[in-house]
Amino acid sequence: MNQCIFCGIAAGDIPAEITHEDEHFVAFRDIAPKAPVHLVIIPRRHVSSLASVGELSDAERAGMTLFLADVADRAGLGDAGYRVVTNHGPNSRQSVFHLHWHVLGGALLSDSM
Ligand code: DGP
Repeated sequence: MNQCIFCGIAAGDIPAEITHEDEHFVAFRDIAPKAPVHLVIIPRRHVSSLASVGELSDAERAGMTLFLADVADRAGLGDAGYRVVTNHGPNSRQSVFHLHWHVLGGALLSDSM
């Protein structure tokens, strides 16, 4: 998956502002933030979207939500709250085809998703 931007970030080949990482996941700041805090969380393993989550291991699937919540807490979003979004396919306007979660916070967010 040499062409995948997020694989490049996970491998350290493409620069990104990484806020947290572990064996399975990487969190970094979105290049075009839609909120004062906008983090992107990816599995290191390339899967194209949530629709392919079955390609992840049991350990990766089990760890994903814990990692998300931990990253949000570490970013100081835990008390005030945050939104978690993932896009799949054309109607969602998914633009990077490596499963990722947007974590948005740092202000009162729009009441439209
Ligand atoms: P989505 O539309 O759900 O596929 O969101 C992809 C997000 O990825 C979008 O908010 C911008 C972000 N993004 C794209 N390329 C890069 C990059 O090279 N670096 C970083 N940090 N973020 C990127």
